[in-house]
Parts: sequence; structure tokens; C-alpha cells
Amino acid sequence: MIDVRLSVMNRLLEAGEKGEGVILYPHIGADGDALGSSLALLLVLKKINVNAWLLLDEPISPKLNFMPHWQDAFVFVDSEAEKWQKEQTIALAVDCADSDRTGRRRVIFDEAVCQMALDHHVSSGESKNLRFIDAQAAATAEIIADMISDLEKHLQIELMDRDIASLLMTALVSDTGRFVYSNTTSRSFRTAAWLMEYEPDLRLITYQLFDLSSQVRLRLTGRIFTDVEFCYDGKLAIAIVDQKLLDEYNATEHDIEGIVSQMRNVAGVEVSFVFRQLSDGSVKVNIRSSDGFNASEFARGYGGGGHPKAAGMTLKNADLQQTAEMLRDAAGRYL
Ligand SMILES: [Mn+2]
Repeated sequence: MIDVRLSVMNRLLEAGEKGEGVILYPHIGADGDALGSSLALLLVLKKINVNAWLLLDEPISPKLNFMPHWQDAFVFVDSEAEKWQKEQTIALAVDCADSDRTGRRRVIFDEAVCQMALDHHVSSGESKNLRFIDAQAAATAEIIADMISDLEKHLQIELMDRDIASLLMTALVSDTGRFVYSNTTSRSFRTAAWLMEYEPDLRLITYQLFDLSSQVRLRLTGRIFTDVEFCYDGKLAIAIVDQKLLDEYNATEHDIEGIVSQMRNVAGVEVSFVFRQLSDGSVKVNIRSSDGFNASEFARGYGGGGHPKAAGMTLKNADLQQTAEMLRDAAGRYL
């Protein structure tokens, strides 16, 4: 499997020699890992003279704009598709594996002469050709760190620096819940140990990712928690968030991040769902679970995906209440 990682690396080096353009595609709704890993890779590629760009589907979550070099990322606008197509030879998906996780950018991703992926999601399938899927990695950051190490050995130069280490540490801390989720391994700590040699500000990273709150968030969270519905002897916790509620608190979708995990933390809860109506008429569903419920498998049944204990999906043209009832019943059968 390592061969596939080396093939991706070699193809990137070849792009550098030939002057070919590489566009990085973190998944839609880029989280700490998607953004941190792709920004780190972007900086490394620039260091080795590869023409690379980082292209996002939507502006960076305000929670993440403490990350170094976040302003180096471009946000895709539909009218610029042709411009990007001209620059691009290689499309590289980061923290996702195919074009359906690229959102509006799909129109360019699908056109690339060469498509590659670096990912750690189980639901992304097997590693082959130029798709490196390492489901043992807690974060894509571990894969990027390994690749940087490969490059350093291959080119006999030091590529890691404080900014890159900060980005990868942010990514790793994000996907491991500051090294406490069950995906955390000795490899996560080995990667972290290497990154710490470059002195990333770990306190700042964890504060920004996990502790920083706001008045809006505090009050909105209180209201949502008050209304959480517990079913099936308390094994299932459900929260329904409509636009009216967000408007009432002048809140955005970012203000409800993390509540689904806190619901799962309630004693007896095996799975938690947060349902949220989006402006395009679809319903976004976030799922967190404990050992007894495979969230990734459940989500795949509805066109979603993720990890065994953290997954999600988006149902198009759906009614918020009906979707919640439908999935509550389905989860009940699954439990
Ligand atoms: Mn990830």
C-alpha cells in the first residue's frame, strides 16, 4: 500500500519537473484536517517548485482562520471554472477520495487529465493507482506527514517547518479530538512528536478548535440541549435545528458544530443525530455514535459516509420533520 503513496509522490515530483499545475481539493465543508492537511501539502509543494493551488468550495469556517497561510486558499466561483481548467493537469482530493465530495468544484475536478487522492475515510474504499486510502490513519495529516518525510529522504532536504507543523498539528488535533478519540494510535503520537520538534503552538490550536466559544453559541446550545429528544430508552438522542431557531439567535451553522458529540456523551446514549435544514431545501444530518452503532454504515444507506463513530449525510429536497422521523425509526430498527 505504501507503494501507492510513493506513486502519488512521484507523480507530484514529475509535475514539478514538467511545470504541470496541481489543484488541491479538500472536501466540501473543509474541517481542521481537510484544511490543515491541504494547506500543509500546498506549502510543501511550493517549496519544491510545484505549481499548486488550494481550491475551496466555500469560505473557510471562521473557527479555522487562525491557521497559518489560510489566506493562500482560493474560494471557487463558478465563472472561473475555465481559468482553473487551464492551470490544472492534476486534481488531488485531500481528506476525501472522489469528485462527489468536491461540491461545485466537481466541474473542474472531473476534467483533470490526472486525478489523485490522499484520504483516510473507510468509506472511500481501497487504495489503488493514484488513490491512497489509508484507513489506519487517524487523520489525513498523518499521511501528509509521512509523505513529507518520504520527500525529505528522497530529496535530501528539510521540508518541515513551524507553519507546516502547525497546520498538520491542527489537522491531527482536530480529527483525534486532541488525541482522545478511538482512532488515536501510537502512530498519531509519533507524528505529533515529530511535529512538536518544530514548536507549533499547541495551546492556541486546542483553544481555537475546542474551547473558544461565543455568547451566541452558548445561548443557542442551551436552547437546543433543552429541546433534545431521547428515544428508545435513551439510546438515541435527536436535535432538530431549523432556520427560524438560528435566525432567532442570529447564529450560523458554525455555531452548532460540536453539539452532536456532546449529545452522544450523555450516559446511555448510543447514537445522536442533529438534523439541520439548509437553504437549498436539503436536510443535513450529523451522526455520532458509540461502539454499538456503526454511523458510517448507517449513513452510507442514505448516500452519506464518514467514520464508524462520526458520519453524516445530506438528503436533497427533504422535509426537516419528516426526515427526522424517518431516520429515528430507521435508527430504532438498527439499534
Ligand atoms: Mn480527516
